[in-house]
Amino acid sequence: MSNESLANLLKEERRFAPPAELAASANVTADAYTRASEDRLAFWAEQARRLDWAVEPTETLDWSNPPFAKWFADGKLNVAHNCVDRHVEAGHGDRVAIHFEGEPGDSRTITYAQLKDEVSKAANALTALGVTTGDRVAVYLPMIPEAVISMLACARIGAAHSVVFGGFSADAVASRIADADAKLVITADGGYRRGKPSALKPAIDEALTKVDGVQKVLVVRRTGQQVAWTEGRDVWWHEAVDTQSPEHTAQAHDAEQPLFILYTSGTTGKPKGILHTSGGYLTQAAYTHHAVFDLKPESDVYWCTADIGWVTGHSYITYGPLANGATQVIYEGTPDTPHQGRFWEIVQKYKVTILYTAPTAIRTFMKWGDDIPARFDLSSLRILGSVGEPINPEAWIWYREHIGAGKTPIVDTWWQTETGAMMISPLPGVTHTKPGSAQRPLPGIAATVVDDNAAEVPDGSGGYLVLTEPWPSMLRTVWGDDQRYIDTYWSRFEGKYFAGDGAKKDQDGDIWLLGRVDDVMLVSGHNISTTEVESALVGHPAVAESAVVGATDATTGQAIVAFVILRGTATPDDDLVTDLRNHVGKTLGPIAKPKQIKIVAELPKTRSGKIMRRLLRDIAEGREVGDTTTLADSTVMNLIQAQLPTTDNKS
Ligand code: 6R9
Repeated sequence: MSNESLANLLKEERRFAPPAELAASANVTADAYTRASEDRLAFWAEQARRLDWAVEPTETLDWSNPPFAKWFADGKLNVAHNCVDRHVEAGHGDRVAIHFEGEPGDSRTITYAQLKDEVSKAANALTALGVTTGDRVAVYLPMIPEAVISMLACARIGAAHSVVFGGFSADAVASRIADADAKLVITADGGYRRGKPSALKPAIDEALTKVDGVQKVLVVRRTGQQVAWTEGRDVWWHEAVDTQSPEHTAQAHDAEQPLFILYTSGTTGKPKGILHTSGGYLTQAAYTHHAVFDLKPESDVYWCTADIGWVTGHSYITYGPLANGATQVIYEGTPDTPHQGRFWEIVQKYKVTILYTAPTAIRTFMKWGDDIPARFDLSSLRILGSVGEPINPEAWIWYREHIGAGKTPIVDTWWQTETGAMMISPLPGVTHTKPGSAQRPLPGIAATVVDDNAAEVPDGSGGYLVLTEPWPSMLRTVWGDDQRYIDTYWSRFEGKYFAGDGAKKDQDGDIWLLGRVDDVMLVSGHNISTTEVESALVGHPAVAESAVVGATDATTGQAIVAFVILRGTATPDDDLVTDLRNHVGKTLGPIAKPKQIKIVAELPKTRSGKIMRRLLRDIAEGREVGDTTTLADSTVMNLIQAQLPTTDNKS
């Protein structure tokens, strides 16, 4: 048995220097790394000064009771004031905050001055409905401006929000409402998805038959569809909010005031509510958005395609961009409604300069074909971002070539719900990027890769990704369960935060993420990452997307089973399957050759686009498929099973 923690199989030699013009005027230059490493806490104290504090903090970090951190603990601020009012006060009230694009093609433009009025009215309405500082509010909305307004209204009055993906089942919503003990729910009649109205309120109505404690349900009218109505409990947004005064004095709250709870997806069992607080979270969300996207608020048009129910929507739609006074696009719907060029049409219409999306979307665009983005003017784009999963080198190259005209830097940003904000990422004006690598911890962040014994691995080796110093936007605990916080994140390696991801350091010390360690395959004594095999498959011209799992095997312990989605032009036959196996063998070595390759049309994904390999393992091992409640589309598993069995491929 080999004692490697994780094999390092994939080699990647391509490098891309930052465009000279961008490097010359970048918000953040290489000296940020030096300053942060000389005095990390002074660096973060300096970043906190990007915000308006009602009471300036004198203390940066209190780490006297690890792993329970306090950042800027004696400071006071109002998060909503920082995201809205201060920009109006600085004379930017007429700047567009949100270009909203509805799926049916309706649009709304909201300036910072208008956003201030809307957030103030919503804050007044929440107060009138009995919500006070320290309460929890559940938010279950489509991607409409009211989602952002609701979050900011909660922040303004010091109530914590708990946003749940629109489309999660009534049971999933109920368990989250119960765990957070929410007093009020904000929802809508429905939202537009895939060309038609999709109801939301019925799930809340059903959820509330299962949990107590919710006193009011505030309902946005978006689609106009019929809704059931509970008198005394349900209140229309247009009646409760629109009638309020646009004046609201924002009180200052403690830096450690809870800002939100967000439940992590993926695994089964009791939902895990990740708690984030105010001052440290906003500092890092704002700093990273400024540094990694090089945001120039006067001229950039920023678009993050995430859903507000995902942490990416929290930190890089609501809090980071608005704290920085950005102009951004919010799109309600799916990328293929009414046609597969919808994203590119939006980029062209609003002249988007910074685009932040997920590898799953990029691989879908690859599958649809190069000719689709080619029909639109994408020349406004200057920076492209990726988040959510490892981006395979070929998908990275496709993104750069076909969306970024072969010029734009790509920032591959690694972070988690738990980290609150970006942790490992290139800086677009500094880093010589490598396709598929998130590269270096951002200034002020300490991350490395360790082996089973918590020893740092040498360059060129793989292991476990850990964070070795506290950071401002770190989770403070698991809501209501401090022990679970300690057990899940701080117990595997003494004094270090264990992220649950496998990673390697290459010869230059750059970090490559290799997928969740729960998904790592053990083949004939070698730990092989799902990411490397998937990247090798996506490196074949016929493949758009793939997911690999380890299935129990009598001879090798586990055998690699690959599920593959082909590009539009490829034909599925036995020759192709043989070719794919040989291609993986050639790229990574014979040990990584999949034993079976199954050609499928879809893969099971969460609402944030992550592949749920656990469900594919069930299929590969011939078990009944497990819990599918967090799947974006519950019909996918039936579709995959109907397409199988595929013949076993022999070597
Ligand atoms: C922001 C977000 C966190 C997990 C994380 C990792 C994966 C996210 C990644 C990435 C490789 C990246 N992940 N970004 N893996 N490269 N750039 O996704 O939060 O939904 O909590 O997921 O996502 O496995 O541990 P969350």
